[in-house]
Amino acid sequence: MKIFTILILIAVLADLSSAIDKCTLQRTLRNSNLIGYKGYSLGDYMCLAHHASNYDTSLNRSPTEYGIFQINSYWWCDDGYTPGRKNLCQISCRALLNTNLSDDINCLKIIVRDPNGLGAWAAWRKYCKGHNLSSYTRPC
Ligand SMILES: [Ca+2]
Repeated sequence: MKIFTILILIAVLADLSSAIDKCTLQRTLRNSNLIGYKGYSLGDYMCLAHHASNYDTSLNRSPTEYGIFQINSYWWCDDGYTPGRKNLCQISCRALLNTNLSDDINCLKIIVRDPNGLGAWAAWRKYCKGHNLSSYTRPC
C-alpha cells in the first residue's frame, strides 16, 4: 500500500514538473528546423524562452499567454474563449502548456513568418534584440 501511494505521488509530481532545463531546450531547438529560419538564431529563442517564461512550459501567467514562449491566444492558438481569436497556428492553447515542444516550435515557425517576427515579443525586444546572446547558447 505504501509503495502504491509513493508511486502515485511520483506520478503526480512528474506531471506537475513542467520547467524543462536549458540543455533539453537547446537540444530540442537544435534538432528543429527553426534555427536560421528568417534569420533568428538559437540564442534568440533561448533568450526569449528565458525571459518569457524562465523555461516553464506550463506558464499561463496572463489569461492570453501560453507556455514556454508565452504564445498569445488572440492570434495564434485557440483557448476556447478569447473573443475574435484567429488561431493562426491551428492549435489548442493547452497544447502549448505541456513538455512536448514540437507543436510550440511549429507555431513559432508560423509566427516568425509575420513581418514583426520575434519583435512581437516585448521580452525579446528588450532583452535579446541586438544583445550578445552567447551566454544562452553555451554547450551543455
Ligand atoms: Ca506543446
